Amino acid sequence: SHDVADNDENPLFKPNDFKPVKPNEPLLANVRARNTQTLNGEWNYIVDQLGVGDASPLLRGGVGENASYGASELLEYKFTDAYQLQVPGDWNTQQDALFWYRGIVWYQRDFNYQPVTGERSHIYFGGANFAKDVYVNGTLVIRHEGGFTPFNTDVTDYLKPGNNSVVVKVNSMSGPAQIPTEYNDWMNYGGITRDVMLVQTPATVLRNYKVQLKNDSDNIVEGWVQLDGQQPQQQLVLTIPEAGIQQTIETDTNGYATFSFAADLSLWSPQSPKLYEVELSYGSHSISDQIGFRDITTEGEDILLNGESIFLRGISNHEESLIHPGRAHSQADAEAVISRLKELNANFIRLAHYPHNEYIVRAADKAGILVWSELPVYHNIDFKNPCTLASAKRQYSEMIDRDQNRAAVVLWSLGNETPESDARDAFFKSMAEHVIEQDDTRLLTAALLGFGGMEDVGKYIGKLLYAEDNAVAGMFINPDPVVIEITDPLGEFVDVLGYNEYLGWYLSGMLVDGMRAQGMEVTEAQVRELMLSEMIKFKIVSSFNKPLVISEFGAGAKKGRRGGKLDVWTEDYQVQVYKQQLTMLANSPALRGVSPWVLKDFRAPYRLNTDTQEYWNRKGLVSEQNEPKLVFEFLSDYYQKKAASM
Ligand code: GCB
Repeated sequence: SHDVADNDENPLFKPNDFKPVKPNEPLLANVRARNTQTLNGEWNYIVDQLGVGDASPLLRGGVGENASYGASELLEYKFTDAYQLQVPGDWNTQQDALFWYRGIVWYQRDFNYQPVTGERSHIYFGGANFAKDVYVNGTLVIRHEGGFTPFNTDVTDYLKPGNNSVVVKVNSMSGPAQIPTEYNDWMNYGGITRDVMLVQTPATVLRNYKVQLKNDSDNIVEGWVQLDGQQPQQQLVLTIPEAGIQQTIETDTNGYATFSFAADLSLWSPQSPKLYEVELSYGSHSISDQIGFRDITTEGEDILLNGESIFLRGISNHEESLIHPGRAHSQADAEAVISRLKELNANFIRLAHYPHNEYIVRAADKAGILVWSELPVYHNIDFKNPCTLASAKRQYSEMIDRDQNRAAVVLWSLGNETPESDARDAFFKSMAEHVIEQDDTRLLTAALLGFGGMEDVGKYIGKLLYAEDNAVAGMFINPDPVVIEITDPLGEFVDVLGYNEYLGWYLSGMLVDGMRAQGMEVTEAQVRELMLSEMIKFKIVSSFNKPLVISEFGAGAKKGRRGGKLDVWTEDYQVQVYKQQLTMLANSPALRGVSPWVLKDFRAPYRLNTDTQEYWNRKGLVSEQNEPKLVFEFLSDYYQKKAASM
């Protein structure tokens, strides 16, 4: 029976009681270099608000079956081309009626297929949010959870010559044990948001490979290959023609082999983002990739790229397109971001708060932009739940499987602003071990929650206010500048400390409330003015002896709104905050980078001020229409000077 009431936490997130025909398969990496047939385009859809579309008497075998019964037979669902959505794309920005919709939508399309004897066919999804059941010609072949990582499976046995049908049940709701949960400061765009394709491969397929520079070296290339199929034991040849490399690799009975060889390479860096053509061939098959080689390490408070200390001139961004409404999903979307980064004189992007599509990561590789990638372990998730941890590890592996050959990706972030607890620490320790075991050629980080030292900031500002009208308190007028110490135990597990702080934004409001609660008569403008002017004396320290990246700071501004320098929501105030923040941050000896919040205004149902926000987070350097605010030029000038001084 279909009893949705038995899950009181989230009725729509009720697992079906049937299972796919086989377990999910590991990723087919570098999918666009393979023989593919796109399944992008128009898909039919059915909105299933109540989640009744799985098997039930009225629906016969359920919507996934996409059955065609005779005209006189009763069947209470049907796909028609009167209801269509574009894939890739979120449903929210395609249909007004679906703008706020969270829940289940069934997608369907037909496609033509001609089998090639001796080859295999896989269905591949770049990403779809959040949970998916994929049916090929009526058979459930994949179940996948997680909105931002790719998944694929071999469907050779389920396809037939001629017309075929694929149905995907997409449920955009997640539950309290999922990653992420439903409570995030971004729009939960639902749908098949990334490319879908059929991939044709040889019977024995080179599923994935890693070819990267060994840690702490400038000329040793290391890696592995994974063949999968009837002939796992084979001889592969790896060539890098431009570097005169030709290596023979013998796989074992599991199709696996590691390798290591010396090569004279020009290393990848933002100044010179050199990518080499790398070809892997076996028998008559081959796949090529464009790969950069670089070494990223830390030494004390320095981040060393190819042995030299670097400063990350960055910006954070959501996967919100600069050139059309909704989620970004294309090469054109990626190029629009890169061109904004170039105008900013940036060399770094924080892809927040979940894995972004492959186009942007590859575009960064080509353009010489360093990348921070993260998983949506966001705020408070179910840290005690072993299933949640298992899901985090799986999603992390899926991101690494896809991006491990991208030199640009230098930071794996474990999560964002997670409140301290023992359960959280244990969760992150286990996740960190998992990530390092799979990939030790990148640095680990996490965006820590920046409230450490806030009490001191409050006391300091309070004293200044008090001194103004009380002569006895004159001794408080020049107290020592505030030192904010990062003490989060997560600092132990990471190589680079990420830290989010909003001294110029949230803190003023919070301080005013606190002071009023203690009976002080203050106005918010007084506190804000003091925060802005005093902030430049503060400094952020830690005893971890690790590099510090301020992974967020910012202020909201509505494009076109002008005012005095203390007026919130104006472009003028936003510039003031950037100016003071950047001056302040220069006091912190471990500072090795910043990625202010955020490149573009992004949709956020959290933001209820219908005068200024209208469900947009307004902290963008550019508006929702991609128009630069005043702060854009300010940051661009700052980065230009910073680059010149390095
Ligand atoms: C944060 C969060 C980010 C929010 C941002 C804000 O600290 O990491 O997801 O969008 O602040 O604007 O409040």
